[in-house]
Amino acid sequence: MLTELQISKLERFFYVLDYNRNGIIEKEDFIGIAENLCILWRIKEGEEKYNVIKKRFEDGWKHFDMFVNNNDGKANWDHWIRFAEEVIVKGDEAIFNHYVDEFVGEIFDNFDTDNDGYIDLDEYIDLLVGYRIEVRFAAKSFRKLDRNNDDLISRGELIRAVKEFFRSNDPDAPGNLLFGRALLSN
Ligand SMILES: [Ca+2]
Ligand SMILES: [Ca+2]
Ligand SMILES: [Ca+2]
Repeated sequence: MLTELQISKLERFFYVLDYNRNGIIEKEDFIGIAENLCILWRIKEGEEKYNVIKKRFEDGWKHFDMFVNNNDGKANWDHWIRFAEEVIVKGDEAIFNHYVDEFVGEIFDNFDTDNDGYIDLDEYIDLLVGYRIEVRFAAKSFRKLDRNNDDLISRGELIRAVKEFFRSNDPDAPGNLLFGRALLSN
């Protein structure tokens, strides 16, 4: 059984990915996030960068669809929670680690915009804005995720945070704040 805290984080993740808030995670959500980021970064349709970003999110969707849905084309909440419990929260360590690595790699590909191998506060705020997450708690979350206090989130720090986000049952685990805050209230 998943704990209340674990379920609330999985709800949060589902809500974040269901960009158009129709209760289903599908390709349109990933495209919507890509388009939102292009607006944020002032990249216009037709520019090469626009196509690169859109393609990355299309690939991100393909990975998600393959991994979570068996190429089903969409995931509703029941599907997601069942998958998350069996594979992500309680599943095989190697498969979980592989998923976390891919997920963290995608975050770096998309948001480490200055390519220095770290996510700084501005890049983290872009991530939150891109996914339409309230940025009010960004600084606080960032401080917690940056465990060695060097004002940067390293790959190692992000891997640890993602693992905690999906698996930890400790209400004080910093990784709970990966998407701004742990509990779903909006
Ligand atoms: Ca959706
Ligand atoms: Ca960076
Ligand atoms: Ca750090």
